[in-house]
Amino acid sequence: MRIDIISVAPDLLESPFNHSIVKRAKDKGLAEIIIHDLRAYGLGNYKQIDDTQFGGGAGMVMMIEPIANCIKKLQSERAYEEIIYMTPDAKTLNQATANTLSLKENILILTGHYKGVDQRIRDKYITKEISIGDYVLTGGELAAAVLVDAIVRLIPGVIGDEQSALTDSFQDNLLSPPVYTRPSQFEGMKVPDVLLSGNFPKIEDWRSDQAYKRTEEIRPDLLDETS
Ligand code: 6GU
Repeated sequence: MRIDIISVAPDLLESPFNHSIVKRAKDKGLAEIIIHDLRAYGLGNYKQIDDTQFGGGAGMVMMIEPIANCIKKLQSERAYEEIIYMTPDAKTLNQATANTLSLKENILILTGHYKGVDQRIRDKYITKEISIGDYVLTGGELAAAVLVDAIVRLIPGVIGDEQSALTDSFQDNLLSPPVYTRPSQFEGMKVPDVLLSGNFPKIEDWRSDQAYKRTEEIRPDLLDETS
């Protein structure tokens, strides 16, 4: 899978993709992540990429031409199945979206800054808009890093133990059950007997039950979601 990211702060994206699972995916040739500096497409001597908004009001808006030129150049080199705009005024990322995106060959991610991008970019080029939660970040880079991490770990072959990604929290819209490791007793706190019983069907039942209880208590909204 190839992921292109358009950013005005490419430095912010260096570190997250050079660690752990995402790095392993790149080293194995399962994911290629390429960052494009929007400033290179800026207008004039000052490489301008933003301007004041029509109608007045505080805050700068990312201009249409630099982004359109960058997207057009990338599209001339390959076809993108999705062009995603990271923005707080969008539907929130969930595991179902990450699953779907992990099956694509080429995706392009646009990260916003300032007041956001000229609406015409969204109307003409963007096929999907994603927020990572109900709070505002300085820019879309950290949100894009979150999205890419969530996607890349799902690409088949990236995580050694295939089971591991499939049994994550949220894969079935439930939170994960509690987990324990040695020692079986610590300062009077015991690991639940069932986990030491060796009775695997019973252990599975216990885990499902715990996952459901946790979800009901902490995130009851997940139990109402259909996707
Ligand atoms: Cl995608 N961008 C920004 N700037 N803030 C956010 C976000 C995205 N998702 C949540 N907050």
